[in-house]
Order: sequence, then C-alpha cells, then structure tokens
Amino acid sequence: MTPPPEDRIGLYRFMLITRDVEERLGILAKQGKLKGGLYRCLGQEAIGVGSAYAMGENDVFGPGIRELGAFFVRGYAPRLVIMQYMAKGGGPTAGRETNVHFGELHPDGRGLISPISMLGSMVSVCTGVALAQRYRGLDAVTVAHTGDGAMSTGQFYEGFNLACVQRLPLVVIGSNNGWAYGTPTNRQFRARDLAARAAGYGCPVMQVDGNDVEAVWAATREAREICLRGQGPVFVEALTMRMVGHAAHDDAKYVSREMLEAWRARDPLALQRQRLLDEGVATQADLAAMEDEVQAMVLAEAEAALAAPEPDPATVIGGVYHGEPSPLAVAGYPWTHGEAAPDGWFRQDAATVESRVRAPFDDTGLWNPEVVPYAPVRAAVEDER
Ligand SMILES: Cc1ncc(C[n+]2csc(CCOP(=O)(O)OP(=O)(O)O)c2C)c(N)n1
Ligand SMILES: [Mg+2]
Repeated sequence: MTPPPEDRIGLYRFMLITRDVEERLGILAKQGKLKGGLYRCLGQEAIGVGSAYAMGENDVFGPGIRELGAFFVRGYAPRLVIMQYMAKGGGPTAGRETNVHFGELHPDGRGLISPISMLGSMVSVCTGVALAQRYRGLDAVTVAHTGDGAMSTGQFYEGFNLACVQRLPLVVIGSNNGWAYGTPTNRQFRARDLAARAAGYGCPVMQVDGNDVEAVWAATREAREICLRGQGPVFVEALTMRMVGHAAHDDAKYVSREMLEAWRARDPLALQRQRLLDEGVATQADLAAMEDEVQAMVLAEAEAALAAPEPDPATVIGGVYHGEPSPLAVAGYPWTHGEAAPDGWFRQDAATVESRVRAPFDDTGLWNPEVVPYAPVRAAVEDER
C-alpha cells in the first residue's frame, strides 16, 4: 500500500516541520527561553507523523512524548507547541505545563489524548477509549503509542490484555528505539523484540521499519482496517533509534558511536526525500522550495511565540483546582478542565451498538500472527543490544 503522491510529499513535509520545530526549540533552550526540559524525537519523526497521517478523522490518538509530529498532523500550529514549551499564557496549558502534555478530546478538538507521564498508562486509557468507541457504535479506532520501556509496565499488560480479550479497535504502536532512558532492551526483556512479546497476547502483530514513514503509514492503515473489521487490537512494532539523549540533559554516552552511525545513515527525512526524488514524485527544486518555506514558517511561528504574553498571574490557579475558571476557556479552547463531555460527542444508535458489541465476540477466527522480519539495521546493531 503506497500513499497517493500528495500524501507522500505531505509525510515528508510534516517530518520537516517536526524537525525544524525541535531544532528551533533547541536554540530557544540554549537561550534560556524554555521553562522545562526538552525531549526530542530526533530520528523517530516517521513514527508520529506516519501513524497520525494514516488515521481517520474521528479516530483518537494517544501519543507518547516522541510523537511530536502527530500534533502538527492533527492540526496544531507550531506556535502553540513553542508557546507550551515557553509556558506562555496562550499556550495549550496556559503555562501550567512545559512540554507535550496536552491534548483535546472534544468533538471540535483534534482527537488527541495528552501524553501520560506514567509509562504504560496510555495503553490502559486508550483501551477504555476503544471500548467506548465500540460501545457507542463509532466507525473509529484508537491509536496508542508505547515505548519499549513503557511496554514493560504492569499498566501496559493489564490494558492491552483487556483490549485483546475484548477485541477492541485499538492499534498500539510500539517504538523500539533500543533504550528506555539508559537501559538497553537486552537488560529489559529476554524476548527477541516487541513483536515477539506482543504475539503472546494473541493479537495480530506487525513489524515495520520505523524510519520509513510510508511503511509506518501503511502498517497503521492496515492495522486500522483490521480493527474496523472487529479483529483488533493490532500491535505494530516500529524499529527505530533515539538519536539524542533521553532529554536535553542526557548526553547518552552509554550509546556507542557505531550504533548511532548505523542509524544516522537511515535518517527518516533523508530516506523519504531520496525516495520522492528517485520515484519522480517531486523534483529537487520542489523539495528545496518546500524546505525553505517550512524553515521560514517555523521561524515566524517561533517569533510569534516569543512575542506572546506570559500567563496573567491573577489566573494562575485557574484550571488547576476544581471550580477555578480556566484561562483556556477564556482563550476559547473547547475542552477545559473538569467539564463533562457534551452530549452528542458519541453517536448513540442502539442497533449499531448492538452489532458492534456482538460481532467481535462471535468471530472466533484466531489471527495467525505474521511477524515480518526486519533485517537491515538489526544485523548491525543486534550484538550491542
Ligand atoms: C511508571 C514509570 N516509571 C518510570 C518513569 C520514568 N521514565 C520516563 S521516560 C522513561 C524511559 C521510557 O522508555 P521507553 O518507553 O522505551 O520510551 P523512549 O524514551 O525510549 O521513547 C522512564 C524510565 C515513568 N515516567 N513512569
Ligand atoms: Mg525506548
């Protein structure tokens, strides 16, 4: 499955935006303009972008901290992300939080659950969302992200196992980047990889090159279709590498230079760029023009964020304690702290609910997990892991 030409270019463009925003954030951090830590997804841009791009309009997305690209795909302007990192008053949490812990589940929102710090919990939460989607008869799936480390938590097991038993429309994308902070995967689990671990839950499992944005797109697309047929959940392992430390304060000296070099040759942006040229989807001039346009756009967005006001001290506990008016509501954000989901968020149709709830249980056909081995980079780095 290959995306249409405009989407192949779109995938590259969103990865470019992601990288340019992170690079800009890195400069702002050095200038002392960021309030919190900087957690980058350098080298992993294809996973957030490819999976978010493959989703349907009404699907719900549960990103991890390395899926920054998904925020842009789902419609956030770079200035909002930069304002969030700068704790500006007009940022998505109005200065209450200083990296990507924000989202919107409102019907007018962008179907993004805020990344959850407690590792593994995203999968439990998304299991609940997927259960609600099926119960309410929605033609939609939930896409949850996990890391190799997050997959080692009890929360992951409990959530994912329940999703499998219930055959929920849940796609879990596991980014195997070889490390959970400074712990390599071989000190974390004995199974060969995340796909082997996931197969034990009894669901369909796929393994993709996480640095190939079109492969991530295609796998998510296919996983989504399987879920909509009632044969979910699906676990997709995306093999990748974290090209910088866990966060800006981590020099990652525990990662060997050889391993980094092997992966640097497979940079997701460079791979997609070359593919667009090789297959005649875009010319050198087209891409250069787009790169200039994105760079200028991100710079202008950063300038707008820099010029934006700090939070008003008078509202500083708003949206933190129950009953305090949230500055986000004032700023026009639809989903505010403590509000109930409005009527009509979920479509309630008894017949559809009935068929959705029944159908997956009647389907007793067991999925034969077809784990597609992924060789190229694995060979180079396997011993080290
Ligand atoms: C339950 C829990 N334990 C520990 C932490 C601290 N912590 C935050 S990120 C991280 C590593 C995560 O590794 P992984 O899931 O592989 O994601 P990656 O950082 O590689 O993208 C750890 C240990 C946490 N946030 N939650
Ligand atoms: Mg990891």
